[in-house]
Amino acid sequence: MKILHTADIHIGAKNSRLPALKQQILKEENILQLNSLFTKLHDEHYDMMIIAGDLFHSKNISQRLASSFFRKVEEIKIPVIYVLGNHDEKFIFNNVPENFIILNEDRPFYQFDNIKILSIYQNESESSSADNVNILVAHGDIYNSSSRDYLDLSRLTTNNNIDLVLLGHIHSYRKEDIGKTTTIYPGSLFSNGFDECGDKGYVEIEILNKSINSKFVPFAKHRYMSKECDITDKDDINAIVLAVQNCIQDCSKNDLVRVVLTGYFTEDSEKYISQINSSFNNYFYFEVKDNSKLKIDFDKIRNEKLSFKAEFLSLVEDSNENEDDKNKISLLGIEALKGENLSI
Ligand SMILES: [Mn+2]
Repeated sequence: MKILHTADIHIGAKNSRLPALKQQILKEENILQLNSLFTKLHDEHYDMMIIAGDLFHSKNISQRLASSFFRKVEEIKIPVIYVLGNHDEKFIFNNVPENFIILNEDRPFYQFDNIKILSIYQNESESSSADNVNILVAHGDIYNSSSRDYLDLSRLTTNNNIDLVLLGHIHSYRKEDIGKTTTIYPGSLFSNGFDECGDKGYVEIEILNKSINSKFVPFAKHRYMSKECDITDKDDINAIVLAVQNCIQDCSKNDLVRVVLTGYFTEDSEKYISQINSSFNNYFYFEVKDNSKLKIDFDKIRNEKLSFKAEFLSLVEDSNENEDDKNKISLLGIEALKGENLSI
């Protein structure tokens, strides 16, 4: 028995912070890639697909997107088991194909050979037998009890007859054994922002008798990647570009890359953001976030003649503040007088 476990596909979601053209490309490529997931299901002989919630991003997504998805479901013929997520609990599932099986109060479980797929609507003690492989499918957060979407796993698996818990809601892959139960979050299938960096994909599960094996399979073509790059002592534009290049070595050309500049630059620095951007315009998307700070040469300022900054420094030095505060005040004051971002 081979199962493809996915969740948080968020069909219809977009990252509105990207330029419109990139948004359009991502949207269209994600639809095509989702279609290719069904080709994999067929070619790699999966017996079942499980979607643990948040299939659609909201109840308002276009009919065209929904129909194109359900057409693929209908063609694949294998059972596609689904539980509602917090994003699509209000979506109206009308005229879905027969093999799209929504587990809810009306239909709390689904049996397939010796595999029993349970939902939170099924009382485990009544229904799950030790002869079955019992799989609970649910959408929510099992880690954070203060979350609005908290799932109390200990309450759902009281008799320990549950062999596997397949989850959705947390957007990154996570597999953990809790007591005797293996819990898996496959993560979102695609990412929609720099808060969801790295590989995105699904989980392949193989069940032979009662033994269960699983592995994460990276799938999304475009990853969001965020890297820090320290530019201290690199004032020459070529040195800065080289430093950035080293920081993003493990990014691919299809990625959406953010480089966060850190460290200190001097007044002689050739830190030209547009030059850095154009050096990496061969990536699908590239942006620079500049958190680097100006390194202030206090000795030079002290020696300036008729200088307001020099005057300010000598006022601070003659004050009754302690050394630590004097340093902080000097730095902030000079940054403010130079029109730089303040280090607080
Ligand atoms: Mn989600």
